[in-house]
Amino acid sequence: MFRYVLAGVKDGFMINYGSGGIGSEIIANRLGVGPTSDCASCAYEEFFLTSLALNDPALTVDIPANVGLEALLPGQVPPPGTQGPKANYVIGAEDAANVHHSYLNDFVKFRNTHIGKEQHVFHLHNHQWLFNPNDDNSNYLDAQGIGPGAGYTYEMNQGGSGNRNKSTGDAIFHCHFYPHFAQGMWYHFRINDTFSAGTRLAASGTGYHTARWGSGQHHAGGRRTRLSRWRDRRGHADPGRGAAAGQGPGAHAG
Ligand SMILES: [Cu+2]
Repeated sequence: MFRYVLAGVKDGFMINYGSGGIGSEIIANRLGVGPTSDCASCAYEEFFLTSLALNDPALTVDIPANVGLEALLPGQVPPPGTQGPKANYVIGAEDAANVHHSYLNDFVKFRNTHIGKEQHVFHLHNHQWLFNPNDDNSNYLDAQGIGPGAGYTYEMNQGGSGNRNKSTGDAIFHCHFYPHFAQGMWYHFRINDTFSAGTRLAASGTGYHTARWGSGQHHAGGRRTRLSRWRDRRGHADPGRGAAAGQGPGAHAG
């Protein structure tokens, strides 16, 4: 499908190791596959540039939503049995996505380096920095043009994480060239106001592993991923839940 008029919304640009192009997210919703397969109200930006409906940006899962639909042409409908949610677990769930975590009021510096070949405009929502952090009279910024090989450090002003308004949740940052933004060049700066203990591994308080730890597995009582919580709400089996370490679908044989 992306060979046609939708090439402008493919996964074409990355931040860090991930890309969250809007095209595949919207098409998946319209075709009735993936996490928003049954979301009739998922229309525009309120779902494809947040983590609320689709989970965090740039997640890699075991079964992509387009499996069985790779050759679908514009105007065709999905064949029977190819719709609905498909993924069982996130690969690398312990550090899953294009999300940086912080707590409210944390002192935060962004290190922005450009290893690509085009010009971009780094833009962060909800927060600002000074052009020169050592000069209170310097320009107040929330966007910075950046070219190949360049690098900048943005020292969050006005109280750091959460900024003057003490806002929690996700502050999106993205390339402000909209074709780049739409082709996946965005990321979240996540501001927590409650303690997040992280993922407990089998080794946490229970001795050493007795089997290899596989993707998508969760220690009993441990914090679980958004994807597995989402699947629970919809009654899908979670391969990690209750499975002994090393026995879930994500485990490596031998
Ligand atoms: Cu750009």
